Amino acid sequence: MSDPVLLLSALHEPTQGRLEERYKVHHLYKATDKAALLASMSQCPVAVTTGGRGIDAATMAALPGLKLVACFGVGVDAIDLAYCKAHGIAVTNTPDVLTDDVADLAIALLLASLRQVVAGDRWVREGHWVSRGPMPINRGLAGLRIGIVGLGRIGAAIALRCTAFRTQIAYHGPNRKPVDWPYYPDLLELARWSDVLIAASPGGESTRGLVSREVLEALGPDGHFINIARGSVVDQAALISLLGSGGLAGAGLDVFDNEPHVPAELIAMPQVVLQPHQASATRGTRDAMGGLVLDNLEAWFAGKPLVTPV
Ligand code: 8YV
Repeated sequence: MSDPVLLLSALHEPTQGRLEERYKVHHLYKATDKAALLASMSQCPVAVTTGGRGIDAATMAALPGLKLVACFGVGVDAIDLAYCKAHGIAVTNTPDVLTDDVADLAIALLLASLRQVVAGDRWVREGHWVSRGPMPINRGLAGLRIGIVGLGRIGAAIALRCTAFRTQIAYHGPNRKPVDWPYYPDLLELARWSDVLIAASPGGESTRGLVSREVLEALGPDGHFINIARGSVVDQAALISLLGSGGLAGAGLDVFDNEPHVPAELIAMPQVVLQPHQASATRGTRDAMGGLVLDNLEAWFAGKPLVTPV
């Protein structure tokens, strides 16, 4: 009989297929009576979730036999890590394999926001090029001051890509890193220096609202804000109000509060480029993320060390 696994959210199809081939998968997200399924799974040792879905303390409390939470995603901010620690539940995630794709999407948003790529596309499609002539001019990247908020694996990969566009780089984070780029222990100071801020820090309580109204105001009316981290990292209401009042020039956003619901104000703003939290969503990366989830499960069931423990 195959081992039981509780699945909290649908995964990318090939991964889910492989998971269902190897284990007896119980789909919590499909259950009409979730409490009844949880009660019947109380001794299930393994739960699989995604970065967006995570797992809260109440769900884990209903699973006293839980020993491992495997996350399809690098960000574990939606997993109650304190509960896991207190109850001896191991957690794994999918670092490294998604770094390049996430950094690439940050650059795509940077270019799209500065060069108004989406607005340009609309300009052509809606016939304005013919009826009104050239679109309004925009801003180039060369020489630009880019502040990276969070110089971890993804932040560093973004910074490296930015240098190819001949931009200047500086960064903020809890710690100075062994790099030549200038470090700003104070985010407000970094925002004052920057033309663009790119958020690449982890989510969760330690970074909630880190990019505050004050930080966005310091970025200024010509400033752009790019976010491939988590919606929680920025004060979304302040972001919307500054974009609306001209206190900020533009934004490129892959992540939001309360996904998949994006505020109507953002949707109505032509100077904002929106993406549906798709930074890691390429075939190769999603396959590699799924591979890590399965490798961690295999290691755990075989009593071997986890491949990518958090
Ligand atoms: C995924 C992510 O979109 O890795 C993360 O933290 O946010 C993304 O790669 C997500 O985990 C899949 O739902």
